[in-house]
This record gives sequence, C-alpha cells and structure tokens, in this order.
Amino acid sequence: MTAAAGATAGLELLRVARQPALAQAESVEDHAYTICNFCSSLCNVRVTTRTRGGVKRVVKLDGNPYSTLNRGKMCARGQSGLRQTYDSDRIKTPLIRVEGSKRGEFAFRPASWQEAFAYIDRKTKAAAIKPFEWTMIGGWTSCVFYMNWAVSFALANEIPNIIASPMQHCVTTGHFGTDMVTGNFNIHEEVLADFDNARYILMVATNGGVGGVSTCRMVRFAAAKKNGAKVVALDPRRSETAAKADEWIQIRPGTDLAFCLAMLNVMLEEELYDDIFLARRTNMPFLVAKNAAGEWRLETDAEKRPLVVEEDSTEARALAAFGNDNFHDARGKPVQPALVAPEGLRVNGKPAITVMQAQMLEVRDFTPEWAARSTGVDAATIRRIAREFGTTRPAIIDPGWHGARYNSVLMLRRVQAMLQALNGGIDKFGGWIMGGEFHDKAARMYKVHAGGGEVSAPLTMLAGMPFAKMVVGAFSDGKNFSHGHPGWAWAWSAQQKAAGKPHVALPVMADTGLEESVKGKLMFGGEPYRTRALLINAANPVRHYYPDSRWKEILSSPEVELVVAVDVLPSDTTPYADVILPNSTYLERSEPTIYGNGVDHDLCYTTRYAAIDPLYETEETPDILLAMTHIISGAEDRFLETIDKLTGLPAAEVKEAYARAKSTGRRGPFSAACREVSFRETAKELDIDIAALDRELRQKGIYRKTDKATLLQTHAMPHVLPLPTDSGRIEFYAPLLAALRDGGHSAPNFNVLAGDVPVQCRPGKTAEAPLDRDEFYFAYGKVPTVSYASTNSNNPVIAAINQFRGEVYFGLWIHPDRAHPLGVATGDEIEITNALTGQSARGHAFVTRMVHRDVAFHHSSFGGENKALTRAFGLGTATNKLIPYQVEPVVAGFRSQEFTVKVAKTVEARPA
Ligand SMILES: Nc1nc2c(c(=O)[nH]1)N[C@H]1C(S)=C(S)[C@@H](COP(=O)(O)OP(=O)(O)OC[C@H]3O[C@@H](n4cnc5c(=O)[nH]c(N)nc54)[C@H](O)[C@@H]3O)O[C@H]1N2
Ligand SMILES: Nc1nc2c(c(=O)[nH]1)N[C@H]1C(S)=C(S)[C@@H](COP(=O)(O)OP(=O)(O)OC[C@H]3O[C@@H](n4cnc5c(=O)[nH]c(N)nc54)[C@H](O)[C@@H]3O)O[C@H]1N2
Ligand code: SF4
Ligand SMILES: [Mo]
Repeated sequence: MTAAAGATAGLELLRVARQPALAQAESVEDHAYTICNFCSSLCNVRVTTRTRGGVKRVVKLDGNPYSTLNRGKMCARGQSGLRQTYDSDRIKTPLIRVEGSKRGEFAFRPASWQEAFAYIDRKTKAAAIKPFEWTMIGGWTSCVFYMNWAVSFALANEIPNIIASPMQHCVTTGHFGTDMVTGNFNIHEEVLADFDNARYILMVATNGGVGGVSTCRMVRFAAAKKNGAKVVALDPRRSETAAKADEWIQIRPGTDLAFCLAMLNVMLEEELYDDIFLARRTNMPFLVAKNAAGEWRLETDAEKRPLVVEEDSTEARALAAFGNDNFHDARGKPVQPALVAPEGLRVNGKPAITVMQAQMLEVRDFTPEWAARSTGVDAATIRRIAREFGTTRPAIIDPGWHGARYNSVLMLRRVQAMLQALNGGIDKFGGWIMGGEFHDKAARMYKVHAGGGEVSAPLTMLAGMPFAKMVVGAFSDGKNFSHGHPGWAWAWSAQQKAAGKPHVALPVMADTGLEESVKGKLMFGGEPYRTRALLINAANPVRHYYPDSRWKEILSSPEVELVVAVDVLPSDTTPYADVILPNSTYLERSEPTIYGNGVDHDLCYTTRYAAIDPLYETEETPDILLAMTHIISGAEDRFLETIDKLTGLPAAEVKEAYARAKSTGRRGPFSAACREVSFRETAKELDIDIAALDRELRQKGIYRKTDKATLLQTHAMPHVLPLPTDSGRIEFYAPLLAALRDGGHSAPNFNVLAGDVPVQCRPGKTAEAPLDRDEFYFAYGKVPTVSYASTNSNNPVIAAINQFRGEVYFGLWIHPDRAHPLGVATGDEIEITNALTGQSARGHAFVTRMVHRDVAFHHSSFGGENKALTRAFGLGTATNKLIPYQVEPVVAGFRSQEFTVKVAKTVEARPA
C-alpha cells in the first residue's frame, strides 16, 4: 500500500528533475537557514536550494558559517538530512488503519486530513475518552521545539500525562544529577564544556558528545587537541573518543562511580581544590549536624538561613538563604567561612561540622585501592588521574550526556559535577560554560524575583531548578485539574508507597505506571485510573523504550481505544497506531517561534525558515495540537490563553493572526500565526524592528545579541550571579534529596552527599567476581551516523556508509580471548541472551581487541522492524529486546545495562 505508492512517488520526483528539457533550463540557487533536526545539538544549518523548471529542490546542507555554536561544521547525519525530506518511504498523507486489521500489522489506507480528524473525533466520542485517559508521548523533537505548545495543550485540555522519551534515558537520569549541583536544569542544553581553553580533559562514560558527534562539542574538542590538551577516556570500549585520547582506560562497566568517588577522596584528602571558590561560592562551608536518624542535615537559624563559622571562632553566622557570596553574612558584614569547623563546635545544641568535613567522612573509605577492585583499574592509575585532574588548570571532566544504564548514574553525574566544582571551573574559560540564552533567562528571572514578583511566563522565563519544580508541580498535583487526577505516574507511585512497595520519588514525564493504568491495575479515588488513548509525536517507543515487548503489549491492548502517531517516517511504532498523521520535515517548515540558540556560549537567537514547500499532504505540530484540542475539549480559546499564560505569546494577537492566515487557505495557519506574533514580541524585546530581525535571520540564520566574553563578565554563575539552585551556590549538599529523604526515601540513591550506590548486574555477586565462560557485561552506545533509535538509518546515504563497515556497526563487539573459546568469529550469527531475564535476540559477532575482555558491546541505534522502512528493515539488533524493565527510585531512570548477557553461536549455524 502506501510504502509502494510512496516509492513510486519518490521515483516520479526524480524523473521530473531528469527531464532533458528541464535540465537545460536555467537553475537558480538560493539559501535558507534552519536548525538541524537529527540531534539535540541543534546545529545551525545553511540550506542550498536550486530551482529549475519551476521545481525547487534542496541540494546541499552545510553548517551555518555565521554560527558560533557549530562554527560552520556539521556531522554526517546532519549533512545527509535532506534525504529525509526526499525519502521515498515518507508518510505522505494521513493514514487510517484498515478495518479488521490488528495493531502492529501496518495495514493502512490513505485519508484526507478532514477524514483523519473526523475518525479521531468519532472514536474519542464513541468511547467517551476523558481528558485524563489520554497520554501524550513525545521525543526530543517535540520536547525541544514544541514544548511550549505541547505542555500548554496538555494543561488546556486537562491531560495530566506526558511521557517525554529523553527523560528517563537522558535528562532526568543524567543531566538532573549534574543539575542538582549546578542548578541549571535546561533539558539537553545545560553545559557546553569550553574544551578550546582546557589543558586537561577527562571523559567518563561518554562518547556521544565528541566521537558520536555533537558538532558544537566536537569542534571545540578538536581545537583542544590542536592546543595540546591531554585527554583521558574511561570506556570499556575503544570508542571514537577513546581512540583520540592520550590515555584510554578500560574500565569495567557500571563502576565509574567508584572511580569518581576515589577521585573525590584523593582530591579532598590532598587538598587539590580551589579553596577560595569552595568557601565563597559553594555550600561546602555550610554547617551540618546529624539528625535523630543519623543523617546529615543543614543547620539553619530561625529564619531558615544557612550557618557558617570562621576559622578562629565558634560563633555561627547566618548567610543569606539565597545568594552567591558567602563572604558577606545575612546582614552584609564581611565573613570568612571556614571549610573546616573548629573542633568541638556545637550549633543549635548539636555537634556540627561543615559540608566539606561531612563529605570527607562519607568518602573516607572510597580509596583508590577500594575502587581498583570493582573498576579493574589499578589504584596507582586512579590516584594519578585524580592528581593530574586536581593540579592541571583549566581542567574539564566532561559532564556526560546519556543517563540511564545503571542505578548509580544519577549519582555518578552528580559526583562529576562536584569534581568540576572542586577546581572552580564552572562558568569560566576552560571549564563548563552555560549557554548564553540560559544566562539571559536566569538573569531576567532574578530581576523579577528581586522585585518581589513572580515570573509571568513560567515556561519561557523560569530557569534551572525553579523550572524543573514548576514542571513537577504542574503534573504531580491533581488540584491543577478540574477532574482532580494527577499524572498516572504520580498516582502509581503513591499507590505503591501506600502498599509499602518500591516506588519512584520524582517520576517526571516517566512511563512508570502506564502499564498498570492500561491494564486497569491503577486505582485513584476508589476508581480505576485508566489510560485509553495515546497521542505519540516524534517518538518511537517500540524501538527506543525498554523493553520492546512491554510497548507492543501496551499499544496492542484492547483497553487502549485509540492510538494516534505523528511522524515523518514509518517507524516501528507507527504500525501500532490507528491513525498516522504526517508531519512536514524540518526543511519544509518554518518554526512557530524564535528560539535562543541552544547551548551556544553567545546569546543568539535563531529560527527555521522553510527551504521548500511541503512535498506532500503534511502538517505542522501546533496545527495538529489545535485540531486535537477541538476534538478533546473544544476549548481552542483556552489553548491559546494557556500558551499566553505559560509562554507570554499574547492570545488575542495570535487569534487575530490565525484568522487572517486561515482565510488565505495556507498550510499550517496556526503555526504561522504564532510565528508572526513571536517575531513581533522578540523584536520588541530586542528593541529592533521586525523587518530588521527577519532580514538578519534570513541572511545569517542567527541574530547575535551578546558574546561569550561579555556574558561571562556580567552573568557568570556563581561568580557574578547566583545559580538557580535552592541556595544560589554550587550544591555539594543536595537540599532536594534531603527533602525526599525526609519524605521517606531511604535508598542510597538519595544520599544528600556523594556516596556509593549499588549496581547489581549479577545479583549477589561483586563486579570483580569471575564471569562464566560465555558471560559478558553488556554495554551499548551511539554510532556517529545514526540518531537515537531513529528512522534515519533509513537514509540512503547513511545506510550506505553504515553497510560499508557493517560488521563494526551491526555486530556485537567481543574480545578474541573470549570469542575463540566459544568458537565465535566475526560475522557468525549469534544468540544473545540476558542472563537475568532470559530475553534474547539474534545478532552477529564482531571479534575485536577494541573492547574490554569482560564486555559485549553493541551500537544502540540501527534498523527497524517495519518493512515500510525499506532500507533500515532488518538491520542490526534492537537493544531494547535485551533490556528489561528496571528503573532506579529517584526519577525512574532506566537501569538499561544492569545485567549480563550470554553469547552463543546459533544452533543452526553450528556444523553437525
Ligand atoms: N535503542 C535505542 N533507544 C534509545 C536511544 C538509542 O540510542 N537507542 N537513545 C536514548 C536517548 S539518549 C534519547 S534522548 C531518546 C531519544 O528518543 P527520541 O527523541 O524519541 O528520538 P528518535 O528515536 O530519534 O525519534 C523518534 C521519532 O521521531 C521521528 N521524527 C523525526 N523527525 C521528526 C519530525 O520532524 N517530526 C515528527 N513528528 N517526527 C519526527 C522519527 O521518525 C522517530 O520515529 O532515545 C533513547 N532511547
Ligand atoms: N551519533 C549520535 N550522536 C548523538 C546522539 C545520537 O543519537 N547519535 N544523541 C545525542 C544524545 S540525546 C545523547 S543522550 C548522547 C549520548 O551520548 P553518550 O552519553 O556518550 O552515550 P553513548 O554514545 O550511548 O555511550 C557512550 C560510551 O559509553 C561507553 N560505555 C557504556 N557503558 C559504560 C560504562 O559503564 N562505563 C564507561 N566508562 N563507559 C561506558 C560506550 O562504550 C560508549 O562508547 O549522544 C548525543 N549525540
Ligand atoms: S551534531 Fe549532527 S545531527 Fe546533531 S544537530 Fe549537529 S549536524 Fe545535526
Ligand atoms: Mo539523549
């Protein structure tokens, strides 16, 4: 059906371009600027188009030469992006599942938009689906570009349920750990390390930034190499980054936290830190005492202000509850807080010490010798790395990117941030630098707060932890909805807690509880809290959530009355939809707003300009959400008002612009209306006229307001401005975790200070215990040519590159010393079995010395099961067939490598 029809239409297109009469006609070259859509690095892109015989085609994509983010460069995925637009497998019209077919079969008939929406409307009404019975699922595209619309849509339609796929994989498990220390929760855009100016770079469990290619990081890393920085990479596999490092340390998977805790131990014991920075800008000198439960808690005065002491005094002095300067007390008097409190100090009637001292006690036993056992790295090496990192300035420990993998990763990322803070390298040349837009947003938020006000548009104005707290508050509390239901993830957690069962403290946009809700096992207010309809936009859970079987079951469940998927390609999830709505690809759409330029150190603004008109019957996300609002609640005005309230885009103006755009019959009238108003508002804010802003953006793709050097002088956090943490300081002690502990969460994951968190790949066995002959730790990672679990491995250029070294990319990497005894050689078909759960998948072996002897490594990103993805179909091994459903207790981060696998040649392949 459509796949075949699609292929023909694709050929048709090529045929038009090749007609001899047209080939001779003049071709006109033009440029448009846009933002790449293949990863959250958000590279600025220059699009070259050629118009010939009235047909305008995108012919080349390049890094935007004016961009200080990606510096005119882009990666292979980005460059071949135009092939997504011209992919013959694209979804070209709305599709409705054929009557009598089952979900999963991919049997669809083309339909008009009107028909598709009428179908959704009929189903919604016939099944009487209530707003809280809807769940939205979005990937990073919908998160980053359309958050303002998606969150407003959810709240306006009273849908308390959103699963955002980057969260449990990435943002909440990984970045949130970093953010607990630095406060800058910013969804994929927290920190861009200033590799250019660093002399020492330590990479811990990370390859995606440099070797997997995030261009803005890679170009800076390349500069660092040229400048002679020393690079050390901790990876069980010789990743692209490890290959470029001066030192590759083959660490045993799941043990990086031990390595980093030992570094913390050495650096604290040997005083390898910037003591003035710690005393002045962090909570290291704050006083703590043990509570009745024997846990460290901050000591405060009656007004809840933190206390410090000076070296030669026992008098506790209160500091401002929020601020960035510990060298002045709450009354503005100079104070020199001690990092080590005088012996015998008592505060509020209890023996008290500083956070620094408490932290030293907590890591006392975590010596390099201790870490050597689990990591398999000798103690002398760990001690040497700690000393090198602690004495070379400026030094960077890369913050890491992907979270998940292990129970310990949130803590690992926290400890990495602490190590970085020990050398003072936060928001400083040669250290971690926050994005220009983030600086600007935080400064504006502080200004409003200083005036005693509340920010008017929380989605666009709240920066860092206050933003995270707002998101938690909005969906965790049933009082925000007239139906009284909080998100099912929160209801499920409460139900588990009441039953004394394991639960999750902050299931922020997580999937815990979805299955129970679908199966009618979740109760709320005495009634089942059901999920009966799913709206999936730019997400592919069947391939990228864990495990695939769980999602297939959820999506196939008869309890789920309606599944709507918005995508550009027939992903593995789309076969499970009842209706598929095709989105225009990024080269065919102008964005509904102007954005800050991601993690760019400069303060820049950017947007997308459509390079060509949409090739097919596709639509824009804001317009789809508006139509869905009409169906779900009929409250379109409330949708506009919610956008206004949350983002500051004036509803009346949008409404007027929308009516005008609609009357012209143009596509995406709502998106266009939002864009028009966004241009007007941004121009007002930047104090230039709209035409000038538009001209600059058309000619250069970015509008630069302030450069990095100026921003660091005026906005550096915490040097000049406070950080958006609870206290405004760098937080070694985490008040958020103290609050969760007081709420009853006792697992080591909630340690208020740095501490060990157990990883259980083989229950009952330590990391160093010998593995069985056919047993391996499992590790996965990104490949430079594929994005996420993405359909872009269907891209013909990418597919060709990947197949060129197929054994490397599609194979399971195992060491020859382990492969030979198993009789396994490169190219052999193998059965990979999860030793913990019995899940299994077929694959092929790649026998190589580039991997740790204990480890089986697989790239995580290839292929698809949907035959409609004609070039990706059947490639690689879906890692989510091996990964079980197990999450950690803080944010429901996936413990996606916490098991071992057994490897065997497939029986059929064995000679008789
Ligand atoms: N197997 C596997 N799973 C993973 C990962 C992995 O590498 N491998 N990575 C994990 C990580 S770190 C993250 S952050 C998440 C990311 O997960 P996602 O952000 O969801 O990323 P993708 O899997 O690339 O994209 C999901 C879907 O978006 C569609 N899409 C692409 N462009 C557009 C568009 O313009 N509009 C619309 N409507 N749809 C579009 C794709 O066709 C695809 O079906 O995945 C996590 N899960
Ligand atoms: N090409 C490409 N680049 C991307 C993306 C993409 O989809 N494709 N996505 C972007 C996104 S959203 C993310 S989250 C990042 C992800 O980027 P990263 O966070 O770097 O994640 P991965 O690439 O999955 O894995 C990084 C490395 O970790 C190693 N590793 C696995 N387990 C362990 C362990 O226990 N300890 C140590 N020390 N190393 C281990 C793997 O061998 C791999 O080389 O990439 C970003 N960049
Ligand atoms: S790093 Fe590559 S895929 Fe990511 S935004 Fe840049 S060009 Fe696109
Ligand atoms: Mo990610």
